[in-house]
Amino acid sequence: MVKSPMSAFTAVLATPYPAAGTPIKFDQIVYNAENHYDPESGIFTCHVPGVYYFSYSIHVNGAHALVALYKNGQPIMFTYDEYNKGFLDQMSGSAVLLLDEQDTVYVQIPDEEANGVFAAENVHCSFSGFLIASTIKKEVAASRTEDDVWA
Ligand SMILES: [Ca+2]
Repeated sequence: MVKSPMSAFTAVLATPYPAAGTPIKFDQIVYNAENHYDPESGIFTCHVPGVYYFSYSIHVNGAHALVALYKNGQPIMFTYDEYNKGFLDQMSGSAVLLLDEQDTVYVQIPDEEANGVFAAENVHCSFSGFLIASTIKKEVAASRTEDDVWA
């Protein structure tokens, strides 16, 4: 009997102005039991091939902000906020992605031009993802140990 595959995480960021040009390190884990998200790099690595949903919620303060959801180093979707002085803005994005094993997904500020991503102790940015449905073949799944795929 094969257990249903699991892959899900939510992580938050509580410090402002993460570096551009590198994945944002959402470093406080809310859920990451399968450990497919790495809080030290900010990178989710697919261990269960399938269809996934990813979302992010970002605060903006002090400057315009541009972020993108990246798959395997390529931006899939951009989200932009035009910042007006004196306000705290929010922006968010989400996408369904088809992933193969070892595909990577992360959120990144593409460049320093628009890096107003803001967070604080009670003003969290967050990054979440979860498996909607595995595309792994049943016979392959049956041949694998729990450590391979489901852990
Ligand atoms: Ca705005």
